[in-house]
Amino acid sequence: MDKQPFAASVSVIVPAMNEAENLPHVFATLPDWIDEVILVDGNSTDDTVAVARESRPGLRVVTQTRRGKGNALIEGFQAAQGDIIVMIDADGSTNGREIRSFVATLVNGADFAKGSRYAPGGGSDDLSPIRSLGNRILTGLTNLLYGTRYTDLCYGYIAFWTRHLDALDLDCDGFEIETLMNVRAAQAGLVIREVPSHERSRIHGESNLNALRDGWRVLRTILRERGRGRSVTAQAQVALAK
Ligand SMILES: Nc1nc2c(ncn2[C@@H]2O[C@H](COP(=O)(O)OP(=O)(O)O)[C@@H](O)[C@H]2O)c(=O)[nH]1
Ligand SMILES: [Mg+2]
Repeated sequence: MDKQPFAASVSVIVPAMNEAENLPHVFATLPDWIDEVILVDGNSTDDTVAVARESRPGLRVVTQTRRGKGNALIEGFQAAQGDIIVMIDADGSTNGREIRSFVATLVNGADFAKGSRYAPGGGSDDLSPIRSLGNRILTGLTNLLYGTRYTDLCYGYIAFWTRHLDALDLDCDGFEIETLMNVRAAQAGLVIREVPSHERSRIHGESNLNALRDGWRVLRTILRERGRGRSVTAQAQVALAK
């Protein structure tokens, strides 16, 4: 077993809904030195949980209480015991071997390390033209409204220090989770760095994402969070004026 190269413990959170065929491949890419792996099961109807337990001894399993990837991740984050949380997908598209560069980015001073398929060295075998276009537009809108310089808004490979969970204050159910995390990380003033990442194709099965429905949820999140930022500022001003 490799020696843990960092002076911080690492929890990997894997949301999974019917990913039995993919999970053994995903777990095979995880470095030996990961301290904790938490599978958040979305009430799978295949043998996701049994296969996962078999291929990853010591696996922790959380069964989500609501529906959606966002709810799954939030419940997984709450269960995490490591200093650092890394979220990856269960379909083989995010490569566990990249975890090292995410953790290194955090240990070297970032609060929040987000994967980017568009950063130099990144890429994707999985993005359809329509999703790529939508993601670029939503990324541009976010940068305009929040003063961020993101190159890739809707990507599920993110790592952060667990101590920032309160600042992120996450509350959503669906695929808009990454957007919510990216916007709230910026609003909370966290030090954010992008990490180049190469997304591979899902190995088996089909995506649960619907570009129109979920793109719309992302757009609503981007617009709504501005209001939240303002109301927080307004509340702060009211408090100051008292
Ligand atoms: N627990 C749980 N996992 C989910 C849910 N929806 C999607 N996922 C997982 O989230 C990850 C990304 O989902 P996927 O369908 O591949 O969407 P895409 O990568 O955006 O095309 C995969 O690991 C899915 O199994 C859900 O409702 N619950
Ligand atoms: Mg996928």
